[in-house]
Amino acid sequence: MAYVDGEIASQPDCWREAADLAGRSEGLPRPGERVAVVGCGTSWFMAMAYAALRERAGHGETDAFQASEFLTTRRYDRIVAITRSGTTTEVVDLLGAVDVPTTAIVGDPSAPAVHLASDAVLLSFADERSVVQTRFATTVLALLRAHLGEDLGPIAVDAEVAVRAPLPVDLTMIEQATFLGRGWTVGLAHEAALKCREAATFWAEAYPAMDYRHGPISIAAVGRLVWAFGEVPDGLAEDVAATGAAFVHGSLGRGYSALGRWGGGRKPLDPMADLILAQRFAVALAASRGLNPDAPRHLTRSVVLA
Ligand code: F1P
Repeated sequence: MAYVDGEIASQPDCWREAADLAGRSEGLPRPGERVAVVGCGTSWFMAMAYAALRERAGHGETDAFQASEFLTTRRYDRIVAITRSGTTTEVVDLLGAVDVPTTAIVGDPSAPAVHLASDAVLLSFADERSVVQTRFATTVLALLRAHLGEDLGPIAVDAEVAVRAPLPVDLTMIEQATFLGRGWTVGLAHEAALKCREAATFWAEAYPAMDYRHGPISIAAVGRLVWAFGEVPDGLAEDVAATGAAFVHGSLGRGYSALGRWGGGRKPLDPMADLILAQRFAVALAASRGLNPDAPRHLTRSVVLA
């Protein structure tokens, strides 16, 4: 068994622990602060998701940046850096260069980012052995959602479902996947696609759902998959069906469509729990291709540039 299997399965417990920590953590953004959230790769996608959620919750303007693309011309009250390793070059460089309060959310308590940031939130319990991030990323988002006032209790229950439920697609029928999202779930869509690329070298793309019909839908075809997180724009399921591609949507009240149903009639899964299914999809793809999902090609636990 790969490390990532156990790490995926532990997400319900990690989310509960993070929710517990949310009220006791120093340095998380206060309502009204103007905030930038930065990270690389997976951590950037979690930054995107949190930025959208924080704005939606009315807590203040929140921008997400890939750490290397941070706009130094902008004025922020606080910069939040998400980094499992705490050693990623672009993140560490940024933390060392700015003169506003910074908060690092980190998996490794001994990492440089912990000492460079004004405040650090340590999620050692969610750190991982696999190079491919799963639980650290979602645990950060669980922490931040709880800090925004969301009740993580029912979301963790959805996660319990997602770690056990049958996958919504037959892997042998799928040669390509495109993940879609709206608002905060755009970041989840990017993360799901990255999991497929990293763990399984599988062709996967991601877009904001409303933008999907502006070109990317040309990729849709029989034997390909479109998987939507969260709200689905009117008519999109029908447009995808017309291409012959399979359509998966975890938030349909009637369960998954197109490639089989499960849990018919149950309430929709929270999109963060739906992401667990996509993580498992990526790991299953790796297994079907004879790959070790813990050790992606050309990737190390942290990208440290010379
Ligand atoms: C982020 C990162 C990701 C990549 C992979 C390994 O590092 O490099 O870009 O997707 O999961 O980790 P970190 O700054 O969160 O440690």
